[in-house]
This record gives sequence, C-alpha cells and structure tokens, in this order.
Amino acid sequence: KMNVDSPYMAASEENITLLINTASSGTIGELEDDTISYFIKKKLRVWCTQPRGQWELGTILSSSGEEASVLLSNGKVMKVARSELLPANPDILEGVDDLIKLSYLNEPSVLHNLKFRYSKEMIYSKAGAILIALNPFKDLQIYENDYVSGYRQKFSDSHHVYTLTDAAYNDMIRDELNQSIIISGESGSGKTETAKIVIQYLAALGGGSCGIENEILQTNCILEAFGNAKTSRNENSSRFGKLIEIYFSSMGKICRAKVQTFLLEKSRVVQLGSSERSYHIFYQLCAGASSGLKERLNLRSVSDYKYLNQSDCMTICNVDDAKKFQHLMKALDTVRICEEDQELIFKILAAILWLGNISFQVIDSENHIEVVDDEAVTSAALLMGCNSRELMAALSTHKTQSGDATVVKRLTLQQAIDARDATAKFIYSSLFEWLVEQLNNSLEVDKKCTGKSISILDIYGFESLKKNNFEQFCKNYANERLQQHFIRHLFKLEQEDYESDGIDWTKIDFEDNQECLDLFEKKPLGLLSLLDQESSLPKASDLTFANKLKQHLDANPCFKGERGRAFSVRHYTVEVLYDTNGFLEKNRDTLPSDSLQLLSSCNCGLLQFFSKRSSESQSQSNFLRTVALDSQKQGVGTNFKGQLFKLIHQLESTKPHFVHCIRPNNKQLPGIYDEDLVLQQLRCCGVLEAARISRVGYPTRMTHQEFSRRYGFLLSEDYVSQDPLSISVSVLQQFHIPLEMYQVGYTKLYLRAQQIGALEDKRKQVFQGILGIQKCYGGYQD
Ligand code: AD9
Ligand code: MG
Repeated sequence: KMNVDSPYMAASEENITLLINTASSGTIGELEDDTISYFIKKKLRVWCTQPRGQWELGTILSSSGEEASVLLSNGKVMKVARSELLPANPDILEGVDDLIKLSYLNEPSVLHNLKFRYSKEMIYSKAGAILIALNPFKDLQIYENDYVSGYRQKFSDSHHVYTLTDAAYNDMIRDELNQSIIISGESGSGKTETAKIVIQYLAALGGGSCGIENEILQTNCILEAFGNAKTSRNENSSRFGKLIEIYFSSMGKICRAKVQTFLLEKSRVVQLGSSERSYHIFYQLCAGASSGLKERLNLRSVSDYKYLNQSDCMTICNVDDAKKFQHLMKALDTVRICEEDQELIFKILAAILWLGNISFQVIDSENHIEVVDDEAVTSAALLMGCNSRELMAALSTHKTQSGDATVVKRLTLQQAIDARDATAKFIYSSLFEWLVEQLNNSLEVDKKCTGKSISILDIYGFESLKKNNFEQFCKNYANERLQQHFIRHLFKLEQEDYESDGIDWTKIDFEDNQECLDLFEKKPLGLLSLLDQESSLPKASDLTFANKLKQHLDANPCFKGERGRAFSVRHYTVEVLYDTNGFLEKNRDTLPSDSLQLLSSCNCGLLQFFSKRSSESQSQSNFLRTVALDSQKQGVGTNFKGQLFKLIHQLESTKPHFVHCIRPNNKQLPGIYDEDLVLQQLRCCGVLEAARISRVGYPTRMTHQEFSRRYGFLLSEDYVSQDPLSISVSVLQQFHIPLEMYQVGYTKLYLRAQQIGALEDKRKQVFQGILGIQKCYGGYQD
C-alpha cells in the first residue's frame, strides 16, 4: 500500500503502517529527510532533540523555513530546527514486542518502546534476530515449571529466553546442526542469570535418567563460588568467561557437557578496589566451615586476612555466605569431587589467605628484606606441606646458577611482595583450572555420545571505566572479536548469501570493526605483538611500552597516543582510554623460579601437580628464570588471542542465537530506566543496525529441494512437475503468499517473517486431516 503524499509509507494520522520499499534505491538519509517533510506537513508527532542530547516528544504546530514550532508533552511550545526532528511512531505501535515492527527505527523511538515495555515488566523484546533482555533487578514469576511447559507447547508466543532456547533446541534436532546461544552485555546486565535460565530450560527439556542436568546446574554453582565476586557494578560479577557445551543424544536427551573458561581475573586474589570483594569462596569458607575444618585449616574470620580485609567490604547485603558454603559442599558432592579432594581444595584456599598475611621487614638501606617469622608463615607452610624455612627463603631470596656455584640474592621489599602475590595468584588460578577439569570429568557422563550440542557463551561485556587497564584491554578485545562474529553472521553472510543467489537486495551500510581488530592483531605492529616484544625486553617499562605504541601506531585511525603512559583505542562502541600501568607485568605473568621450586617440593599433591604442569608448559623456554618474557614466548594477551580464535572457530560451526542483555540502571534497583545508560548500551551492540537488516531482509531461507520436499505434497494431485523450483513456486501461488513476501533465488527461497508459520499451519492441517491426529508434535517435526 503506497501513499500518494510519500513514496515510503501508507499513512494516516492515526495509523501508519509500512514504510520501506526494499527495491527503492534511496538511501536511509534521503528517506528520513522526506519523512520529516511529510511529518511537518501533516503535523504529526515528532521527537525533538534537546540540548543535552536527549529527546522529547511533541506535535508539530506549524513550520517556517528550516524551523518548526512544536507543542511538547509538558504543554510548552518550542522552536526546533528541522534537522533536530525525528519522526515518532503512532500510538498504535506503543510497546511493540519486536523493534522491527516500529515504523520508525530511530534511537528515541527504540528507547521509548523499551521503556514502555520495561514499565510493564515486559523485559524481553526482539530486534529482528536478537533477543533483548532488560535486567529487571527483581524476581519475576516468569520462569516456573508451568512457564517451561507453556513455552515448550507454544501456548505463549511472547518473547522469552525460553522461546529462544526452544528454537535452538528444535533447530538442533531438525537440522542436526550444533547451535550456540551467545549472550552479551555489560557487567551487571544479566548475562549469567540468562545463561542459567537457558540451562534450566534445556535441563527441563532434555533431562534424562542419568541426572546430568542437575550436575550441570551444580557446576554453575561451583564456578560461581570460585570465579565470581562482588564488584562495584554487580554483587555477583563473573570474573571469567565461560562456554558451556551441552550435548544431546539422538533422542534429544542431555548425555554430556563440557565447560571452557577464559581469562580468570587473577589480580583479584591479592588486590581489591574499594567496595569490592575477592572471590566468593573465601568468604563462604570462613563463614561456613565446620569447627573441625576450621581447626584443621587454622582458619580465622574474614577480617583477619589481609587479602580480604584490605577492602572496606566483607559482606554482601542479603547474602548468607555460610549458607552458600553448605550449598557448595552439596554441589561438590553432586559432581563427585571426593571428600579428600574437597579437603585439599579448602586447605589450598586457607594457605592462600595465610600467604597474604606474610609480612616483610626491611633490613638495610637498599630496601632488602627478611620475612617476619610469625603465625602467617607457619600456617601457610603447614597448609602447603613445606618447611617454613623454605617458604621464607623462597619469598625473600632469588637463587641463580653461575657455573657450578649457586648465587643467592636477597629481594627488595617490592620484589618480595610481588613474589608472594605471584605465588598466591598462581596457586589460585591453577586451582580454578584444575577444578574446571574435575567438573568436566564429571560432566562426561556418556563419553561415547556423539550427538549434537548447544553451546552457551557467557563472556564479560565491553567495559569503559574511568581507569582502564590490562583486564579491560583483554575484555574489550574479546568483545571486538565477538562483535565481528555477530556482524559476520547478521550482515556479511546474509548479504553475500542474497547476492550470490541472485535476489534483489538493497545494500545496507554497516560498520565493520576489522580495522580495530587489525590494530590489536597485526604482526609485528599490532597492540598484542608490540606488547609481547616489549615484555621480552628486561629493561622495558610501561612507559617505554606506551612510547613504542605511539611510535608505531600513531597513523592508525583506531589508535591515539595520549599523555604519559596512556593511549586510546576507538572501539566499535566508544573510544576507551587505557593506562599501561601494569601491562607488562600482567602480560608476562611470571612466577619466580624460587616459588615454583618451592611448590614442587611441597608434600601437597595438588601443589606439586600445579608446579609440574607449569614447568612442563614452560620448559621450551627459559621463561620462569628471567624477569622478562622470552622472545619465543607468548604473553597473556597473545595467548588469550589464541583462545579467542579457537572459540570463534568453534562458534562458526554452529547456528548462532543472540541475546543482548541491558542494564537499565547503575543502582541495581528495579523499576529505574536510565535512558542515557540504555542508549549507550544499545549503541554499543549494533542492535539498531541488526533490526534494520532484519526488517528489510528475509529471515527464512530454504533450498528449493527442502521446500518442495516439505510442502510439495500440498499441491493438487494433477500437478506434474518434478523440478523443485517449480514446485516451490507453485506451492507459494496455491497458498496465495503475496509476491512481496518472498523472493526466488537460484538455489533458495527467501521468505519474509511469519510466512513459514502460515505454511506450517496449512501443512499441519493437512496432516491432521490425513492421519486424523489431533496434535502434530512440535510443528516442525517430520
Ligand atoms: V558480569 O559481566 O558477570 O559482572 P552479568 O553476568 O551480565 O554481569 P548477572 O547475570 O550477574 O550479570 O546479573 C546481575 C544481577 O541482576 C543478578 O545478580 C540478579 O540480581 C539480577 N538479574 C539479572 N537477570 C535477572 C533476571 N532475569 N531476573 C531477576 C536478574 N534478576
Ligand atoms: Mg556474569
């Protein structure tokens, strides 16, 4: 339906429906310009840009030249430049469940729509292929068992994580293809909760007799205890990325699972920001250990340990750490970690806490130290299974070999503190890795099961803080990589697919982030390579690193050298300012050879194992014996890059389903919708572009063979053609699918949203008629 006044829409003041003609060659810019003329002429509702960048809704009263008088909703009349106006959607579209249904997909309209839905506790919406989830910051009664069965049986078609998970499950069964559910969003936006909801639904769907679904849920509980912590943004913030793969048998039942983790934030073990805590497990252990266990570990309260009491925050409101500890013990039992190993884990945790209490005394003018021989040393040594003299020596001296002689050098205060903290970090991260392995052993219930899988990715979101350092650098790089995966999937692949199949496709501009990825990844002059090069130079410092970046990268449009040790990166989201302070040390991540030797001599089997494995993986280089990174050796950043490449490669062989979580306010409170904050997140994730492409695109694609096989039998009996393409076209014609609702490619049929549903209904009806069955299971099952 076209309107005579505007080529782009069929409009009346009450009801505006369609606007885009896909075959039009007009650009989006031209289109909006014409639309505004139309709005001014018809005196419709518009969004007016306010000086602070926000928008207010108003109605055009009159116009002259480039200005219009607008009646705002607060009764005031304002003169607004034409360029500051954006079309508003008609009332009838208030709160639509999919942003692609909005006639005008501009920022204020999207913001307003989500706000409207949030105020009605409708936290899920779609933006074409993406599910948007707004964190409600309160328990909504929408996840109970009756909801699970309701969504499974499709009694409800409202958007929900359950709908998306159900689709992934059905796609996996139908197409025999691995699926992935990629959950992104900023810290505190609800990624981890969403991942749990996905798993809960899959557990309900694919639960079998072996109880593995419960083990998966308990695995989550254990990972959270060891890998989550209270931060200023989120009381249960994941400080690692995770991918959980859940495998299903041919009967659609869960048969095994696997967890992969990425880049645990080690520094948290030894250093905390204000109002932040270390990993939950430390507080749970101190609060919940039985008196017997406390005695065996010589365990004190949280406030007695420096690693924990350096922050002003030791408890979390409404969280009972002791009770959580009881849950954890049960979870460890469920995943069959034996009591002996549990005791070992707790022993190692207590040893880390006592290590943190070890202090040093300066003994000369050159700041050399000796270890204060107190309860901290004896307790740590006892728990680690070593001699306290040896522990003191490892933390206060550095031994090197010179010919046959051993040269012993005393450490300075800073070196000793670094050695102690490096040891604590190494032990904790090794423990975390080992634990993940144990969990995986337990989740491999049916090793032989080679069925298909659904992978759930819950990875740290993009971060732009006041002060950004190595951790943000790695996280933001990971987000760039994932963003490219997202762009590839939604934009590049779709477009290429349409074009190569010869269908009419109006090109849509989208931003690719390859330039920014190159800034990180190029060899030898990318951020990660330069970081490794600098890490291999013994005399290098964070400042020389910053200077090197400025020297080599200043011409790159995504890079900006800043004053002193700082630099900025223009990410796909926003520009982020990084401080190189600590970059080299964190990238090298060295454990002094003296500490490593000490660990190998401990009579605690786990510590011996950690040190042995570490020496083996480093044995090709002399990495641990020098302060600088061996030139052959990869630093933490490059290693992480390798992990990410593997992850992306793995995801590329799956059909992705995207969830984007949004944090509506910084207060972690229900009912508050901070427009600026939401907008900034929407801009960061490309939701608007994605919605735009889904609207003009054809979300359903089937080869002519697939289509004719599935629907060909619906044709009347006298239809004779055997050619799949002709059969497909005849089916569409027979069921009066409007011409603008599909396109016929060389190999595939492209259908607009909802068309396949109509055909499926027809198919089901015919089946029911033929077979007399009341219910056709699942709709898409053959
Ligand atoms: V981080 O990057 O790991 O710091 P996440 O994982 O994005 O972050 P998380 O899932 O931990 O955020 O959610 C933060 C908090 O929001 C939770 O602890 C809940 O209190 C709250 N939340 C999130 N999603 C929901 C939900 N669907 N229903 C109720 C929720 N509360
Ligand atoms: Mg999380």
